[in-house]
Amino acid sequence: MRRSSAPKPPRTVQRELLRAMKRIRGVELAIEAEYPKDEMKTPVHLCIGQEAVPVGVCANLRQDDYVLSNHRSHGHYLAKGGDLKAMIAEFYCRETGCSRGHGGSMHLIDPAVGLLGSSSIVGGGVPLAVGAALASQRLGQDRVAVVFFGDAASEEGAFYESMNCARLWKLPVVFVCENNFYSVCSHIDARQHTREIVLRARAFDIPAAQVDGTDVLDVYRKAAAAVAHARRGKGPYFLECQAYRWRAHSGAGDPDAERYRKPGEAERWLKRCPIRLLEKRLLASGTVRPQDIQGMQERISAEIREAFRFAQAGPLPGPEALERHLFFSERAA
Ligand SMILES: Cc1ncc(C[n+]2csc(CCOP(=O)(O)OP(=O)(O)O)c2C)c(N)n1
Repeated sequence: MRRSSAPKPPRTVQRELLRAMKRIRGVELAIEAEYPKDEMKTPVHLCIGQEAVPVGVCANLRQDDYVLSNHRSHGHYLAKGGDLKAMIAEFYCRETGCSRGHGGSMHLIDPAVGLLGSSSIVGGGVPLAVGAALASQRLGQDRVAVVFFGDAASEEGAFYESMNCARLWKLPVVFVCENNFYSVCSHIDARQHTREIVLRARAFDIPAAQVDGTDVLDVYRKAAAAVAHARRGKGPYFLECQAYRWRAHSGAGDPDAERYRKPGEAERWLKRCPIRLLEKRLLASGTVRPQDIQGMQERISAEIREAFRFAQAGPLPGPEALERHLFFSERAA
């Protein structure tokens, strides 16, 4: 995998990348700690270990750019600027949740920041992103659509149809495959001849790069090139970001780790913590001091505590909300 030769982002951006990754990690750890109480009535798919991907990509996006996401959506939502309080409230099924308590963690949405939605259908967001990019192109706008999906989604027919349309019509879409090598508990080696998902995009003549998904600076620089390409009207771009999910496919903790992971595999990836990696670099270059990191962590923890308090205090939707948003009404539109 070749590193990007583009210059490093300015120091302020580097600090912000660290803060954004720490914030996502903090939120995921808090969800994990609270989850066993069974008050959050939603499945959760934690993205611990993969934080560098949403953070490095979204740091290159404007608020009005579109993002589509999948079931492992918390990092995408937060990195695109989604409201933290509304996200946690959604997990507690509250009216104050970002989907009014109807969706749960796999159906997060915040149109105000271009987050068009996450979907539990594997590969489901890919054609939606192509549709959003088509709208942008037809309206003469320069908005870019980014879709995050896993390696398993690259095995869906809709993925190939979407890449074909995107290339044929030169649509401003960036496909971001988070290759964590697993589909639930099935390793990519058991499912595909090659681990190199990037090759599939090249078959459509879509420019594509492999990215170290544990190195946020690599993600940032390659995503910058991808987004600029799409925004300049040059068509789609594909990024295969390799990273590892530290936890179980779903839920909190990792009770199934021993049964399907290869011996020593998880330990090797744990050494490549994206947050620790950047933190070490920023300390070594004097971009942050230990006390800055401590202050950053304290502010994040306070924000997370406040978000959980807000979520737990919110009202549950009443019975009258049962059919709300299910049927289209001309009058309501
Ligand atoms: C169309 C479809 N097929 C199967 C499933 C069941 N399912 C849920 S998540 C998942 C694996 C997803 O793996 P991947 O896309 O690589 O993302 P990851 O969980 O690794 O982040 C599967 C098969 C589904 N939700 N939708």
